[in-house]
Formats: sequence, C-alpha cells, structure tokens
Amino acid sequence: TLVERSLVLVKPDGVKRALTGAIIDRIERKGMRVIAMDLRSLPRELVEEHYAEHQGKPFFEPLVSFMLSGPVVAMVIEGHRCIEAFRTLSGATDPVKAAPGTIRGDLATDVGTTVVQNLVHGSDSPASAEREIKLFFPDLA
Ligand code: YYY
Ligand code: MG
Repeated sequence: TLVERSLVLVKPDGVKRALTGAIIDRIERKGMRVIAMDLRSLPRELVEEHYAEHQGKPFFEPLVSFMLSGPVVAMVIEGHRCIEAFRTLSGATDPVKAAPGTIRGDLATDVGTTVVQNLVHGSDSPASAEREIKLFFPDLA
C-alpha cells in the first residue's frame, strides 16, 4: 500500500448548500479517512497562496472572491493513493463535463458565472498535497 495524505476543501458553495455531510460520506465510503477537519473563513492571503499557480489567469480574481464568499470545510484525508483517488471521486473541473457518479458530476451545478463553482478542492500531486497541508494545517504531525 501507498498511504498518502491529501488536502480537501468543501468550497463555499458546498457549505452553503449543506453538502458537507454528503461529500464526507463519499470519502469515507471509498475507504479514505478524515484525519483533520474544521470549518473556517479563509484570509485572502491564504487563498492567494493556495491558488498561486493560477495567478494572472482570467479566473483568478473571481476564484479568490468565490473562496472568500463564505466559510469552507478544510480537511486532510488519508488512504492508499488517496491523492489520485479523491481526484477521481471529484470528477472533472467543469461540472458539465464531470462524469455521473462523481461529486462534481452528481452534485455541482454550472451557475454560469466567471468562476466555476465545483464544490470541492483536492490536491493534484504529492508535492501539492505536502504544500497545501502545511498551508492549512501547519500543526499536523
Ligand atoms: O484542480 P481543479 O480544482 O480541478 O482545477 P484547477 O485547474 O486547479 O482550477 C482551480 C479552480 O479554478 C477550479 O476548481 C475552478 C476554477 N477555474 C475556473 O473557474 N475556470 C477555469 N477555466 C479553470 C479553473
Ligand atoms: Mg487544482
């Protein structure tokens, strides 16, 4: 087994729509565990740092505003190859293209705004996971 950790966020749309429980349920039923979690309002600097790779892109400012529009649920999940497993469970970035059966495919709705509101974030590689977990949970052992 290759036990990994990944940073998962239930974005403000997911918290507002009260989908946090449904999302955690899918994570746990897939065999991954939540090892740290809280509900929090993010400071702008943290969001900009988290999404640093997207700075300068046309959706960057709308993305930051969206992430500041309400609290998120931040969590660290753990399990065998959970970085890729959670990305598979999430589905494609664009909710219109996300396959049925995935979190985004089943639950996210395209609201036609300049930023895609797609319910969840999951780290995309081991290096991203390490960086993002340090950013959100600096005290986690
Ligand atoms: O990792 P993932 O969330 O699936 O997508 P990213 O390419 O990292 O983009 C981060 C975030 O930005 C995405 O979840 C929605 C938003 N976004 C967008 O609104 N429009 C795009 N063309 C690309 C990304
Ligand atoms: Mg990403």
